[in-house]
This record gives sequence, structure tokens and C-alpha cells, in this order.
Amino acid sequence: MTLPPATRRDFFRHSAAGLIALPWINAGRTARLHADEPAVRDAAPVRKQLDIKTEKPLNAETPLSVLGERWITPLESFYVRCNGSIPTLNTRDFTLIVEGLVEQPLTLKVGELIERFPTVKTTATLTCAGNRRIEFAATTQKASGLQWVSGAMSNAEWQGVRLSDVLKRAGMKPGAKHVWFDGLDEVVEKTETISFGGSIPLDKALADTAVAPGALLATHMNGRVLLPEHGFPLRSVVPGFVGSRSVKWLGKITVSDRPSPNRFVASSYKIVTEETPAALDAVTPLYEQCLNSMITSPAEGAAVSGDRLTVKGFAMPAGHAGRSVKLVEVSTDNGQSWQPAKFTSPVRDFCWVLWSAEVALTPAATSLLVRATASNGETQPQSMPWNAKGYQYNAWHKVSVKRA
Ligand SMILES: Nc1nc2c(c(=O)[nH]1)N[C@H]1C(S)=C(S)[C@@H](COP(=O)(O)O)O[C@H]1N2
Ligand SMILES: [Mo]
Repeated sequence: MTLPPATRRDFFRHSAAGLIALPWINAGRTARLHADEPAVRDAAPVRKQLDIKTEKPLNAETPLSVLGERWITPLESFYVRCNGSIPTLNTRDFTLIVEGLVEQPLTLKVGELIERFPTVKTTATLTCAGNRRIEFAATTQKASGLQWVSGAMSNAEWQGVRLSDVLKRAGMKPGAKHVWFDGLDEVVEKTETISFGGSIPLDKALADTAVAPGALLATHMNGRVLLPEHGFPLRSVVPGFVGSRSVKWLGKITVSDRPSPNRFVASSYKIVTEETPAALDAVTPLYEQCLNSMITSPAEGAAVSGDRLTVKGFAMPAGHAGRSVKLVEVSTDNGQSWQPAKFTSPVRDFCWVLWSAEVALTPAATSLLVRATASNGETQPQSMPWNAKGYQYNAWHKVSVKRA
């Protein structure tokens, strides 16, 4: 559907009110964002209701009970993962650079992106690759990194323009194979200050499907302009990929023949059993999220009564197009038998699905387990091998219960 050109004010009035029902927007030649626009004022902070892990940099996760309540996570409950500062940016000065193996390097204001490329919306679940890391400590050995419990995961409706449209406008040169993302934040390392960087294969950037772009350059989240902590005014959102490839405060896109040398690609986000340069060099970066599921209700340690119990939670497919969660099962006898759950939300590629199960409970039951099985037959493992950086923990999730 193509709509008549909207005025800049109209566009932002709609966006500020969260009323964007327009699949395609051509905002007209003069569209520019300025500091006094409602869209910029709309970036004012939301009071977050999260469990804070660290204040500086800001890292905060969503309580499990809250995650299970809504398919789309409200902004106040969307987890935050920052490796460095939250830069203070305004749309008047902000420019996105597109360079590298392209015929025509581009510099674009946010207003120009919105004006020159079709607007798309997609729902995608972001997961930090280190989510559930704390369970390595409980089952094998502590892994390095923030000890996320289970709430470094949230689902939002994102709006922006397709990365593929921007890349096609720039024109790819022969040899182009990877797309680098550079953030405008400052991450203080031992001997230097760097910016956070991500990288995705060009194939993924161009893999637009009917439900989702391969990657989105997002300006809005849940119908509102991005919040400062989520990357205002522009971030990449890579549906199905680990959260670290969705780079916030996105200042530069570089097309290259190889993955980014940024340390968040070259040495973080790799599955290794020892953190030596040789071991890290030998493996490719993590891209796709893994199959996972969790129980959000009852809560850990809850008192339960009776012989029937309602158990709720979410399940996440691995991040490949066309891969969905086919089956979610709950066990009340330590995995000897399993009872199926029903889906209670939309089922979409790159999104979690909410589920609910009415299970029979014997007097002897002391725990609940969940596992998901995907459309390709993959099932979550009962236990999982340790890795030094503690990524992609996806063994059966367990909640202990006691008799009321
Ligand atoms: N510029 C920048 N982008 C970033 C990060 C960061 O520290 N800096 N953290 C990444 C990681 S590790 C994750 S899991 C997601 C989290 O996105 P959110 O904070 O919007 O939930 O952002 C990614 N993008
Ligand atoms: Mo992350």
C-alpha cells in the first residue's frame, strides 16, 4: 500500500502518539528531524522497572514474572544491555555513514532515511547471548561475564527502514560479504576506549522475508521513538541474531569482505572452552540465537497446592528463517514424562511464543521443567556443555516448587 506524501508534522504527530499504522511512508522531500520536534522530545526517558545488574554501564534485566505477561514487552520492562556509555545524541547533528565496498558512499540524516526509503515494521525478540549465564555456575562452573539470570530477553515491534534498501542504494562492489555496524558509544577497555561494533554476513542483510527484513535500521520501538538507552536515534535490529548484532547509536555501516575487527566481533561472542587468542581466532562469531524456553509462572520456590497446576512461560525458536517452535512440554517428574503446552500468542519467525499448560501434579512433585522442540526436530538438551564466556545456555529450565 502506498500512501500520499505525509507532512513531516503529521508523521511525527502519529509517531509520538504511537499511531503508526502506515506500512509505507513517504514523508516528502523536506523531512528533517530537529531538536524541537515531538519525535525528539518523545525520546524522554521512561521509568524502567527492571532488576539492575550494574548502573555504569547500565545493565538491567526483566523479572521473569513480568516477561511472561505480554507478547510485546512494554518499554518500561524491556531489558537494557550496555557495554559503555549511553551517548547523548540529537537528530540535528546525527549522521549515518555508509562506506566500504560500495559504489557510492552515503551520509544520511535520520530524516533522510525515513524520507528516501520505505518504512517497515517487524516484531523481533532480542536476547543477550549471555542470558541464563548464571546457570553455568549452578551446573558446572562459573563463566566470565555478567551473571544474567533469565531476563536479558524481550520482544518489541520495531520500525525503520530495511538495511537491504540502503545497501542497494549505495551499490555493493564485488567481494562484499559482510556488513559492519559501529556504535557511537564509548567502551572503556584496559588500555583504550573503543566503540561497540557488530557484524553480520551480507547474505543475512539481504535476506528479507514476508515477515521480517534481514536487518532493520530502526528508529522506533513499540510505536515510539527509540529510548536513549535502546539506541536513539538509530540502531540496527537483526531478527533472529544474538542481541549484540543489533547495534545501538548506529553511526557507521561498512561493507567488507570479512567480519568486523571490532573486539565485540573478533573475540567476544564466541563459543570457546579457553579464552586464549588462538582459541578465539579459531572460531567464527556467534550469529543465530539458540532454541530456548523458560517457565515464568509459578515463580521459583512458589508454594503450590492441589492436583492440577497452570504453568506459563515463553519459548524462543533458533534464529533461522522458517524455524518455529513446534512443541513445548512441561515435566513434573524430573523429565521422566512430559505434558504438552498450548500456545497463547502469535507464532512468528524470530519471535518468542507464549505458552500455558494445565499439568497434573503428584504430591511428590518438587520441580517443574520445560523444554521446546523446533520445526526442524531440534529439542533443548537436558544439560549443556560449558563454555568459557557463558553463551547460549539452553538446557531444560527448572523451577522448584513446594507444597502449600
Ligand atoms: N552500541 C552498542 N550497541 C549494543 C550494545 C552496546 O553495548 N553498545 N550492546 C549489545 C548487546 S550485548 C545487546 S544484548 C543488545 C541489547 O539491546 P537493548 O539494550 O536495547 O535491550 O544491544 C546490543 N547493542
Ligand atoms: Mo548481549
